[in-house]
Amino acid sequence: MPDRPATFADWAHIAANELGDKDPSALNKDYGGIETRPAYFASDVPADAAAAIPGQEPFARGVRATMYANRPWTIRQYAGFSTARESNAFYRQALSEGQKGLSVAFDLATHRGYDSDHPRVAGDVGKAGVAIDTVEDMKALFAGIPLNDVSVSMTMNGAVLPVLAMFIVAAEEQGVSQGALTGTIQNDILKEFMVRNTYIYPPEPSMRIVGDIIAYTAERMPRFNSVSISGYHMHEAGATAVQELAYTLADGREYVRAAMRRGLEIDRFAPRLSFFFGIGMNLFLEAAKLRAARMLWAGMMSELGAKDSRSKMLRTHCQTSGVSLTEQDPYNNVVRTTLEALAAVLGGTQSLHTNGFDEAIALPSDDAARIARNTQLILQNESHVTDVVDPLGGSYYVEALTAELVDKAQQLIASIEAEGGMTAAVAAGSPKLAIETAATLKQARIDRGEEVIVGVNRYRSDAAGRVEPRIVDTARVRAEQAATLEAVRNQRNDPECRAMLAALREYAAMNEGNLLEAAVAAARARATLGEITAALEDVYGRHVAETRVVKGVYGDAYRNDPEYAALIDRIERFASTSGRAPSIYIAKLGQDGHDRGAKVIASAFADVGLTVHLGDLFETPEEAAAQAQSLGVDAIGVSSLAAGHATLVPELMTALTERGADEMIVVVGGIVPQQDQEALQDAGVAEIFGPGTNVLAAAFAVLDRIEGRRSNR
Ligand code: MLC
Ligand code: 5AD
Repeated sequence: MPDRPATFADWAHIAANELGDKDPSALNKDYGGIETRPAYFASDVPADAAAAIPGQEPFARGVRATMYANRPWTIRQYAGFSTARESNAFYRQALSEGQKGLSVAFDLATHRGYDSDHPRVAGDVGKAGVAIDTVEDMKALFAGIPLNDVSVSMTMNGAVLPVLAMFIVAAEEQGVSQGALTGTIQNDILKEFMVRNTYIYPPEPSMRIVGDIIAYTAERMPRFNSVSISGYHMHEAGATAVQELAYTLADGREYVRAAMRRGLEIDRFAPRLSFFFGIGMNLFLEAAKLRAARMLWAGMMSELGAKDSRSKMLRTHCQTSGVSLTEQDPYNNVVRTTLEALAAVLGGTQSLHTNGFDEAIALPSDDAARIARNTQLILQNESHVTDVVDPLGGSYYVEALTAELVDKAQQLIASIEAEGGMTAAVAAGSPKLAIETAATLKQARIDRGEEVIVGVNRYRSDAAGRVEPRIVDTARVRAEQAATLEAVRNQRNDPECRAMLAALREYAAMNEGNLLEAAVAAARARATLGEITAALEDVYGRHVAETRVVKGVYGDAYRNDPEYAALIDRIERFASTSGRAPSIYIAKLGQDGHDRGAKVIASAFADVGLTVHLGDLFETPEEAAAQAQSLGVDAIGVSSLAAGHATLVPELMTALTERGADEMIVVVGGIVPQQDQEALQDAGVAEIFGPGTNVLAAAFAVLDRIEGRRSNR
């Protein structure tokens, strides 16, 4: 043994015995721009890593000196469904069984600023989250929950003004002043334009709203986190770790700049900016990602002039990855979620959500929610991972990986700066396209079996368990919400309510005052969520995104693949016989903005030679039917991830029939529980493609249908 730290070269020499003719680099892996070697040594660890102390800048080893040894992370399960009353019962139960903080999931109607009785949202009310229309709903949501004690996160971006305003008023009427409120509002609009799509207004006024909220909370709600700068949704949309880091931190910088531009002093508000990351299956990479994020933020904030150490402290929530979970053999998801939770904890998260094992089927059932929560309780109470601060510190591999992530993310951040910052980059669409390219590439790797997913593309089992999903009766929820709305409208002082809405509109039009302050006054006067949203829409308008599709990425990954060649061939034959390529309209119905699946399918189908039309987000069934008919397509592919399909797809079928277009083939892809599948087939849906469907197989099936090779409805 040499009398010095070992190096990679020392190892390679020994490894050669086991590798035969193979070069050690054949064992390298590529994690989206990060290349790893099969072994790491002391010489790979940057010198400053050995000097790092937990609780000290730049916080690689954690934002607290004592971390979980003194206080474990917050178990904060994201939840919400149906009415406020039902969600409240669920929250109280969760808190009594060991959950520590609350996290509200709102339905898509609320996200997009529509009251539950609005005609555009018929399929979405109470489905993906809880329906909130007025302060009365908000009070019911937190009845019996002490808001000065339990911290509440609210995932709200588009309709952030009415929701935060109603929260403030509900607390006030519960006897808790706003200054005592602890919690977090997501309020991260930039990533909505990139990936999540629950924006309402165009980017510029949306950024003003973010700024108004930062200013308001800095002044009046000192314990409340004003933004949850989120990489999670980029992660779920298919971003690489480097992309997630770079775009998220660049978003953070943009919010800091926006707040500074309105004259706020950085150390006044920056300690209450918080973060949110997605955690996937690559255990060490994900842990290192959080360490890298903290280092990057500390550096960035120093550059921006922060002096207070708390301003440089990246505190974060994490959620295990939904896209990593499978519909097939769903109990495997408990194992996946446990590993992801471990990665988040080893990375030093402050707060964590663990997914239900029925993720790819429906909202978590009571059983799935309990096991998800218990996963964290077991980690905290049985695994001893909380006993020692940053147990990965000093790992040759993890320290090297952390440094590499910092380096690569810095390069990408610099390129965003060169584009003029994140608002400009988002407007130009470059981050969105880069993420979609990464997502398409990943899908191709999975379809080709290069990335193994147990129970899906390898090791499938017929004995796989079934689950009982939670089903929400949206018609009943809508009726209940409509009744409450009517009662509120009847009982309020209408002239006062109108005056408050007019004041809000005025603040927006004149670009003065604080919009949250005006929204609080309107909410107190019992203006509804839809009315507050509409008042601002009068001034700002509603944003419509441009839809673009990545080209060539999926096809490139399949060069030389015989099945792929067979498909191309078949489509060419179709084209030469029919004089045109087979065509499909990819539709997103209702307020569901999760468009990764639709984008990947559109991109891959176009690469194999189909004529693909990608519809706008948020169409009604009637609008989609009209579009598809005027384009004269052979098929419509509906992508559904938020349970709206149960109402919206039958409406689409009716609309097609009424237009005399019922020969058009309709297929559905996404998250469709077994119970809904039969109903959709009865309504005439030709094929249903669940999560994990091989895209080539889906293309073959659609072609079969178009060519009439499979029996039609
Ligand atoms: C913590 N504390 C300690 C300590 N650790 N004190 C002494 N010793 C230690 N070791 C103190 C902190 O200072 C703090 O007090 C208090 O304990 C709480 O700790 P925290 O670490 O701040 O945790 P928490 O309150 O849970 O806040 C975590 C957070 C916050 C900062 C990340 O923003 C948060 O809860 N975010 C959650 C976001 C979320 O749930 N999003 C869901 C998105 S779902 P003090 O006084 O300093 O505050 C989604 C899906 C979708 O988006 O698309 O729909
Ligand atoms: N309740 C619980 N979890 C939810 N998720 C989304 N909506 C809800 C809800 N209402 C989780 C899922 C999803 C992610 C965005 O958050 O894991 O993938």
